[in-house]
Amino acid sequence: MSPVLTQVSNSLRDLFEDARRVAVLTGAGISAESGVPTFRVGGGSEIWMWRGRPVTELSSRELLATDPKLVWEWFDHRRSMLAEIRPNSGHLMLAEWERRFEEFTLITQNIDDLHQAAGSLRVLELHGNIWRARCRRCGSTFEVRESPIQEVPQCLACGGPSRPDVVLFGELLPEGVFERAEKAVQNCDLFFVVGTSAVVYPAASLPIAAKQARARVIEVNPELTDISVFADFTLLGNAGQILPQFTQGRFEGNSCDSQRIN
Ligand code: BJW
Ligand code: ZN
Repeated sequence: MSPVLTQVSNSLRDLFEDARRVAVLTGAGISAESGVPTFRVGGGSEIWMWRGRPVTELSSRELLATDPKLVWEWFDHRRSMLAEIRPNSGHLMLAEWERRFEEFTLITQNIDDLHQAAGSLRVLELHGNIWRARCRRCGSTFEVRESPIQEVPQCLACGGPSRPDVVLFGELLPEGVFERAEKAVQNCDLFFVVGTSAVVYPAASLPIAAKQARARVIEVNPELTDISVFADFTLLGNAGQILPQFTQGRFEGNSCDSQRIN
């Protein structure tokens, strides 16, 4: 049973102000208001398609093994789109929260670099970064900002072919990053889950771990998800509108703006 609110109540603001150790997990939804498409809509019933293929196939280990050029084209398409895009008020708020709290950990599944563009200094990128490439021969990583790319970028260290430095389906997360995220989640007293459908693992296990570690879990999403049933609060709305409310002036009498779900 999780209370569903449509705006931040005074008691939630109290919880926020009293928190010392805060962790936040973000997903594609936080970038939606900047114009970045999400992967899934309608609770996962509709999935992002490009050239007739679903993202689960395009961003997969199998496609990289069989058609690495197509994988580069898919990411180059997204890089060109992202080159025009700026962070929104949701990203900016989280950058401010990093400065506000004694301990603050921002964990993102996004590869779009928009948290960094908004000023967040420490970001745990679970799924990599679209502006980096990784050598398929020696494994070294390097920045590739050019967009669109003319040809597959070559490794600066050994001249080998590269791939986008992102985590595709069926691949392991970068060494140590998930472990650092887990540690922050174990230690936080307030955990935010913002703009994720929470269907992709192991990221989706973090809200559950937070709950098990007795943190208060606050979800921010315009749709209900699997998290909503165990979150302490679900804030039903867009991240760019909801997150700034935690530090805005108190509203009068908004506590009645809630309902209960099963
Ligand atoms: C708003 C909003 C607004 C809209 N404001 N909100 C355990 C169980 C079952 C399966 C597995 C498991 N462990 C591993 C697996 C396999 C697989 C997996 O999880 N599959 C599931 C689909 C079932 N996981 C993996 O393969 C991972 N690797 C791994 O575990 O290695 C070990 C292993 C290997 C082999 C076998 C088994 C284990 C790697 C996962 C990597 C995922 N990578 C991608 C692509 C990255 C590159 C790219 O960008 O193309 O990452 S998939 C894609 O989904 C992307 C995202 O980061 C990720 C999560 O999506 P996200 O962020 O939640 O986005 P959406 O679109 O789903 O949701 C958006 C939400 O925003 C919605 O809820 C909206 O309502 C909301 N929203 N506007 C706030 N304004
Ligand atoms: Zn190399």
